[in-house]
Amino acid sequence: MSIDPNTWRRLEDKAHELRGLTLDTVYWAGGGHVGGSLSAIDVLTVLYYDVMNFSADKLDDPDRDRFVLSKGHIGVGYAPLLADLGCFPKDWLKRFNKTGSPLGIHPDGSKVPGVEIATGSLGHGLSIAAGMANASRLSGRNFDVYCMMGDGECDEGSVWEAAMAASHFKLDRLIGIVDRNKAMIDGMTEDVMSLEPFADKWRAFGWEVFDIDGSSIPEIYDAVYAAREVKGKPAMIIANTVKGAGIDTIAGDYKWHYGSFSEDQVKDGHESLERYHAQRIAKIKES
Ligand SMILES: Cc1ncc(C[n+]2csc(CCOP(=O)(O)OP(=O)(O)O)c2C)c(N)n1
Repeated sequence: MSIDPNTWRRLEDKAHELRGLTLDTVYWAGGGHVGGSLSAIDVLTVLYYDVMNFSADKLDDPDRDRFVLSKGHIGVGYAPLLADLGCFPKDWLKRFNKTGSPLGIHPDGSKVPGVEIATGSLGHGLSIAAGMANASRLSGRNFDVYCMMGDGECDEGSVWEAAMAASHFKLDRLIGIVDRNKAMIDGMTEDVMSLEPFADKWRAFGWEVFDIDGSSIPEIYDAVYAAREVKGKPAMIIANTVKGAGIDTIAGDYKWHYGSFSEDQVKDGHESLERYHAQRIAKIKES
């Protein structure tokens, strides 16, 4: 399956809009996990705006595809998407992480419509998603379950317990995504706790692996649609990305795991996002 230019353009425009809204939300909140939000937005956009059976009008639909944001600290990048999809009013974003707001730093499924499960404590999402994928099969409903993790998160031993179980139980409705931005909270992954050869590790645990450019909409699109067709084992998409992608003053710098912006920095950030978007749109025309 290959993406057509109109779909590609539609998804690029949406990802651009969501990057901008994430930057604004970080500003309104007075700070947030901007780096790992910006690296994840392309994958989130393809999933929610093309692939997944998900609708704000039918949040309790038993056949909906499930999404577990295991790297729950990027609520500031996830909430704009849920608001844009109509799960709750966009106005809520202006009170992100303020006292009394349903939107805390980490998404809470008991307070925020559209959030499948509360996350934030790293290392738990894949186990939860594996359980959901098993339920998908046992119930005969056959919905897909997506779980997005951080690469630093994969330092948690519980991730590998879940990896082993998902393979043992042949959970082919489970599609994992690691946002491989190569940076974590306090350094680069290969300096803190090396993960490479990362794809081989997942293969050794019995997963089908797609090792892709996670900032390429066409590559994400192809990988997700191919992962849905994998039979007899779970699939892992290693999405190679850049932390802080799109804002040139922060891109690739692990120190921008969390940060805050002045009004001037927000203005510069939007200008950088415009340039980034223009470069990406040019690739559609070249293709
Ligand atoms: C169990 C647990 N330990 C520590 C933290 C604090 N923490 C929040 S984000 C983060 C770094 C995660 O790095 P990575 O998974 O690479 O996230 P990304 O770079 O994609 O934002 C840490 C250690 C946490 N949320 N949960």
